[in-house]
Amino acid sequence: MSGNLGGEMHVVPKARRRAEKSVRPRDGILKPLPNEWFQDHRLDGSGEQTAEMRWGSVDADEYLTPTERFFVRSHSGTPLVNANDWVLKIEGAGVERVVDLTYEDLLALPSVTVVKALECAGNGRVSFGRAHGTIPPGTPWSLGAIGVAEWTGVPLSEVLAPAGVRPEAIEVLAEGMDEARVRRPIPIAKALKDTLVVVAMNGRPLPADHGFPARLLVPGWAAIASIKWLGRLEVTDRPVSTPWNTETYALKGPDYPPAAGGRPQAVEGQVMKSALELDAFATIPAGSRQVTGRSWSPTSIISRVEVSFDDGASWRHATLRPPNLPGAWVRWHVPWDPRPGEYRLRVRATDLTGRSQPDEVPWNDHGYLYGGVASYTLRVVAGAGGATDEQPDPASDVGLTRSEGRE
Ligand SMILES: Nc1nc2c(c(=O)[nH]1)N[C@H]1C(S)=C(S)[C@@H](COP(=O)(O)O)O[C@H]1N2
Ligand SMILES: [Mo]
Repeated sequence: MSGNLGGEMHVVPKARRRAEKSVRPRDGILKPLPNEWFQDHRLDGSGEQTAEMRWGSVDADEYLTPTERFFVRSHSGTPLVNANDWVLKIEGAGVERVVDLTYEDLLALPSVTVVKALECAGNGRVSFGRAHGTIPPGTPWSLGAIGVAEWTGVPLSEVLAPAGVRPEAIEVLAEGMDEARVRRPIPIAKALKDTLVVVAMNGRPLPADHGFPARLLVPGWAAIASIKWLGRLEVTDRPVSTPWNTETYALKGPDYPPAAGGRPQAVEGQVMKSALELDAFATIPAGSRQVTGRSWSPTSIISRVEVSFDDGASWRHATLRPPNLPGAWVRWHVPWDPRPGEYRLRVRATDLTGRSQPDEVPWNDHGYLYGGVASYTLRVVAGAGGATDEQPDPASDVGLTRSEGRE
């Protein structure tokens, strides 16, 4: 693996790297974001470097999300890091000694490859608008802030071992090298259990936008924990506060009283969700078809998916299509033969733990973890060509973005 990856490093001279620091916000994502694959949220004024995968462009025959179609979410522009002089510093009161790990050192450690979802804490945020009348601030994600990839990396336990983790260790604070210096702690137990220091995505070195040369992957957790452009790991002997576990990425609101000590509850594990392989408010031709979609559980396997074509009055079981991997997703399909009209669809998944997507989810101020039943309004039109007329945008009242009428 190391030879293969080493041969494809992004080597960027220092001068250019410094120049890149002044990238304009609009240019903060480096990969192309074609409109048919992405909804570019940089254009909706939120000021964040975010691009959402369009579910209507998902290829039903591909289980993994291709890297070039994978959503991007960064708090500042993508930094270009030179792997040749990159070091990962491991330090803190929770380790015996400070260790500087080079890229070469990292690639020489034993690696594993896993297939897991990576999903933003705010994925599905617009659904709070449907359920509570207001969309919380933040990127107005529909359901496309998720992807499933094959990740190759070194278990964090192996990365920390040379530093000697002390019994007093409580948290591991991972820090990014981006301008925002995004950093967030994870409990030592999760760090040592299944967290990876990832160097490759879908069999290739991590692209710059996704964290080259190395990022964390914290399986089952909201993606804010999966720090990109990793530069430092501080193993602490006490709980750490950063803006990303106390101000944002924390659950706040009437239903989420702060824990002892006044600290809000940090967002940790993700929640089950479902999506159609259609854009929100898609327009589709009348007639017989298979409605396809995917459902996912942060830790488990999906055991059942039910779809309603009449706003919840009746439900049909979808047929699951393998693979069905824990912490990733399962594809499914259900036949439908609609006449022209407007339809409200709902999708509800259940996983092997017996949990199902609830009808609604209590409000939280940042709009995280909306795991309620997925709800769609679809327009079915006569003929095979799909819609050609422009209708008033039904998305505007909940802030959803109108699809392009793609399937
Ligand atoms: N250093 C750093 N890591 C980060 C972020 C960031 O802005 N900086 N964004 C986080 C958030 S909020 C998400 S959803 C994921 C997005 O990962 P992706 O862009 O590879 O899809 O990265 C996380 N890791
Ligand atoms: Mo995120």
